[in-house]
Amino acid sequence: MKRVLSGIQPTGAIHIGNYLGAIKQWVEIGERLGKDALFCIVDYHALTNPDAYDPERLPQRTFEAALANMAAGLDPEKITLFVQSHVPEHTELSWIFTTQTPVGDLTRMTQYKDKSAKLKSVPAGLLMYPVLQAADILIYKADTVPVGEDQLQHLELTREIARRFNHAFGDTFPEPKALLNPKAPRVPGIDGAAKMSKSVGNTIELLEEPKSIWEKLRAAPTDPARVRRNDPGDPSRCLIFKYHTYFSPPEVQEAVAEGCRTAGIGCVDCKKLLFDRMMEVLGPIQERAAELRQNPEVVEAALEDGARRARAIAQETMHEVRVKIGLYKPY
Ligand code: AQP
Repeated sequence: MKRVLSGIQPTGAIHIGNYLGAIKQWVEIGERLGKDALFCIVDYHALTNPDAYDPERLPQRTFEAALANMAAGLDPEKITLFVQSHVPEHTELSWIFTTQTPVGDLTRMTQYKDKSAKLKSVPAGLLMYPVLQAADILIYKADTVPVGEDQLQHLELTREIARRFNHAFGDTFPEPKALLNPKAPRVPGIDGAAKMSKSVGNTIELLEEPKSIWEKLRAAPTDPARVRRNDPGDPSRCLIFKYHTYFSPPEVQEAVAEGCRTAGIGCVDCKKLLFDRMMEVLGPIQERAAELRQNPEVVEAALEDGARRARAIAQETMHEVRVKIGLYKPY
């Protein structure tokens, strides 16, 4: 692993699915790779969601995404944290890839199918989303992309885009590999049904008030077979147990699993144990977020510095691409 790129959309509050599936790994990678760990708030991607076109809310959400990531442990002194739209080369490279990518490769993307099915009018940008994502990654010649399972198909397309370009114009881009967090590749939402997702509204937010988190846990579904307190349950069918595997140490996981099977612990007590463990992780993140909120200039300066560094690499790649594809007098 030499260079890593990953991104997060400012489409709403960052949730524990984003944290466990992606951000937690970013922090660990950042410790190892330093400035070659590039993390991007992908505001142009957010615009594929019609709700994101809100000139007042978008900058606020972008700031909040940066703040949440910094609070979760991304240290901009060590790594490169920036906003996608501050590096216009992403969209420039994206256009070149768009001209080389068959429409059929894009219409078969599961995320496109799911999201477009919910819209009356589908923006072309939603179809192009994975092409822009390929440009985000390849403009830095990143070889590794830490993501949740939902992004694997897009990453495969990135590899195809890199291959196609290399074949046509000579070796230029690496074929980046996905890096999954094996413990939390797909965190389920608090509804117990879909993947936790900002747009579905089934999230536990990273910076959510503890009281509100508890209310959500209290109302969350458990094993449907446990109708009464004395009914034995099956932890493998319980959302709360799944969350325990993310937040609780092995001995607590074992104790609650055994308690569930034997009806030795009730669901409310099991949820209380989870809540305490969850807050042990989220509490310090929320404290750091509160400090950063008092000092917004720290976040702003970090993003400005990150954009400067990212842009220097992106400009170099774009120059190479312009020369290779034969644009007139590239400079
Ligand atoms: N539930 C999840 N479990 C594991 N990983 C997840 N990720 C998202 N949800 C889960 C990972 O988080 C990173 C950033 O995601 P994103 O915000 O850029 O895009 P997303 O996957 O579209 O996230 P959402 O919350 O589902 O947003 P909306 O609703 O706006 O589409 C990615 O690495 C993603 O895999």
